[in-house]
Amino acid sequence: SNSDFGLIGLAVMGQNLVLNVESRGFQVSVYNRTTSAMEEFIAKHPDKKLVGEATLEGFVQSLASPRKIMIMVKAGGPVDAVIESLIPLLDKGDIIIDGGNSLYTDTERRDKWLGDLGFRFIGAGVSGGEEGARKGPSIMPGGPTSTWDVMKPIFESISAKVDGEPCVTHIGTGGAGHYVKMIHNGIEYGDMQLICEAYSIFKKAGFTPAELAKVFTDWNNGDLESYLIQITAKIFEQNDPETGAALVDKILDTAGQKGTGRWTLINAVENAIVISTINAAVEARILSSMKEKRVAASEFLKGPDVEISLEKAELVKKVHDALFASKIISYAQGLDLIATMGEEKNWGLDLGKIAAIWRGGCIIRARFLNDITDAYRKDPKLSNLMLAPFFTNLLNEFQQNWREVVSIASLAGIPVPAFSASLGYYDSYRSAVLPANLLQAQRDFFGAHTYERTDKPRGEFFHTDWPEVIG
Ligand code: NBP
Repeated sequence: SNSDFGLIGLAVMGQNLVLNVESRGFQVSVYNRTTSAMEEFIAKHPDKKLVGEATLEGFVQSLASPRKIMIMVKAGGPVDAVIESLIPLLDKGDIIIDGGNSLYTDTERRDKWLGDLGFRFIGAGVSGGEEGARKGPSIMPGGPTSTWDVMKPIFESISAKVDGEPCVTHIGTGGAGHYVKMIHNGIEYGDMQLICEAYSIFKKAGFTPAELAKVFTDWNNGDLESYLIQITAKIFEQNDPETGAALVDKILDTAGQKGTGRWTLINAVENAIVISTINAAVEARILSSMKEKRVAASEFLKGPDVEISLEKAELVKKVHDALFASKIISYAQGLDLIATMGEEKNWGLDLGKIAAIWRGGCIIRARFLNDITDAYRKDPKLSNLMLAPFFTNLLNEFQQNWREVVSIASLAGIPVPAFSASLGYYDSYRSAVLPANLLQAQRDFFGAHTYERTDKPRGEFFHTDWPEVIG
């Protein structure tokens, strides 16, 4: 019984995490429900300090005390099933880490369940897909500080590093880690959709795949530098071996989703926080999946017959600004939601640190996360990212081109739901006056909901006897 770490669930993520942990000098025991997957994995890595166990009893016994067991199985019922079968085999003080994409409310339930039984539990979001898991992911662990202290050395050694700083931090208690991972995924949806909208405009303007590859390569050498921009450039360079054409043009335009984006939207509505950019991104995936309906409608519903006449270099600059501005809005919204939930739950979140651990290992890693970290380090109480001077200046600089891009797209009939939702948020947020005075009048008219007045103190409510409407 001397393995430093145990992992249950040898699918893509589990296998890569095990190799990562082992490569940092730890001995790792592994178990998988279907034994053949464990045997194949062990046989593939004869030179590694791995202990393969066919039974859960053997697996538990192979671990040094206090046991540190990471569960990396499909989110939902499977996680509970694994925990239930572990409980009779563990000693008090043993640590279970759920590293999958669990819903944070499940994590809160399991935290209490296991805590009551005398075990220790960490719900950790692990980002970065297969490559992140193998080379160093961004890790978002939540749970008691005392348990984090025990896990810290292993987590820090396996995580990605940026400027020597590990991309892991104790996010907060309870479900905080999985919650932040969920919003991270929502933000990822937003980033991806914004890039797709830029692509859509360029495509309409006649850019070839080679030109697109150049645009994204150039962007990746500038202030938009990020993993997603980088892989987008690579995608445009990829040819289909069968036809020789650009592979991207051969890929069907229907996107899938696994649920974290939807969970993010539900949580935002519950908290009355606007995340319109992420919302638009999730809905864009839904619309994309309605391929047959779209094809049928395209015969009947007319759009404009307008070409994009702008010179290409000028268009690239304008779309850059629209994309960057929209990205700022998306992060402003996502972080606003995180801050709101953090306060509601008393998680003690540090937004600057959260942005800092997203700089490496994960899909949304990007140069501009440094600027977000700086903004929160300068002002931990920042009410909205847009109001950090660095971002205020950028938005002021970009807003004209951003508007032009939304207009160009609209006039050409190109859907840009995330660009325009972001702009709508920006214009609403910066409006000292909104037309909700009329809305309140309507509410008072039909439902006697009352209203406050511009010329009276807040908190005084008025009602008008509106004329009767016949018919
Ligand atoms: P999957 O989500 O595909 O899960 C497969 C694993 O779950 C297998 O080891 C399977 O065992 C095990 N499992 C299932 Br299904 N039901 C089980 C049960 N009732 N009891 C015990 N084991 C059970 O694996 P994955 O793609 O590696 O993802 C693992 C977690 O990491 C998920 O929560 C996922 O959302 C998250 N995640 C994935 C990625 C990614 O890029 N794939 C990135 C970030 C996070 P079996 O071999 O016996 O069927």
